[in-house]
Amino acid sequence: MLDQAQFDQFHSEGFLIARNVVPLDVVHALRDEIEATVDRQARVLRERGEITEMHEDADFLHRAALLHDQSPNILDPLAHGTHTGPAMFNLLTCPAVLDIMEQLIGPEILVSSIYRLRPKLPGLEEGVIPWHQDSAYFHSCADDELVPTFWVPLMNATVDTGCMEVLPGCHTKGVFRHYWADLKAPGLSIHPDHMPDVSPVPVPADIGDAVMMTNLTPHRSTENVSGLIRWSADLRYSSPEAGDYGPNEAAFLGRSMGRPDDVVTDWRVFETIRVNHVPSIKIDRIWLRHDKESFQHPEKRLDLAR
Ligand SMILES: O=C(O)CCC(=O)C(=O)O
Repeated sequence: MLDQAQFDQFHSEGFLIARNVVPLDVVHALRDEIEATVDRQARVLRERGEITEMHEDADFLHRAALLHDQSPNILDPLAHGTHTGPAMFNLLTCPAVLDIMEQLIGPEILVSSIYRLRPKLPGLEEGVIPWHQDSAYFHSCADDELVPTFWVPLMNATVDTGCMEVLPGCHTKGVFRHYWADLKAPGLSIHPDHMPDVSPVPVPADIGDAVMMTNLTPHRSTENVSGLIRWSADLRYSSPEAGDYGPNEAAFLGRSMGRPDDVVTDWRVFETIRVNHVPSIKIDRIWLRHDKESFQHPEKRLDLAR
């Protein structure tokens, strides 16, 4: 649970590093599940002739990078919210996390459709995420709602590993203009002419901690220069009033006083809901591509800096 000072900081600054809030056994179970998934995929890729060296002795912070050097397909089963194992479910529905969410959004808690595992590989440009607000990716129905992000490091995420950075106090000004920057991995970036003039704050966090942000908090993550894989999971939660802001994937009820029978308590049900989901509405935001957008200060464009 958050104490009053943490609750106030989250609301006034738009972010909080919540220390020791995620049970370590929940984090370690997810690390084990990821390692097993990587190992399974490595065997598939070896069969296909894409991988020759299995690096079986390499640990969680190195192996996927060594395998990725041979085949980028090593990460496919973990990408874009496709991973649906029991340990992933147990983190998403962890009572300690839901207790914090209940403080922020009330007793009816939807586990957001948009959750991600992020293996940020050392030195890989695709892992660098530009300044954005999560709402820029959402359907606008949630613009006036709080959709907290709960960013969970699966190792000690230091500045060197490319931890998160936030712009404090900028979450009360609505959704800034974004554009599709010309990056290695397609990503939305706050338009440089609309970037708040506020100093960034790096938010390193250790295993067991969580970095909490609002859906309007500008944030980014920087280059991983550490030689280790920076593993993290970003989870989101909302009250049902926020609507279907992430319609391409399935949300589910994680806690409810009003509809207790609809709460998902079995990871297999979670997996079935995710796999069978059919997108229903289109995101109603249209952000321009870098080559269609106009810039008063083109020198600040990310894509020109590359
Ligand atoms: O983990 C990262 O590097 C970026 C995460 C992010 O941008 C997010 O959770 O919205």
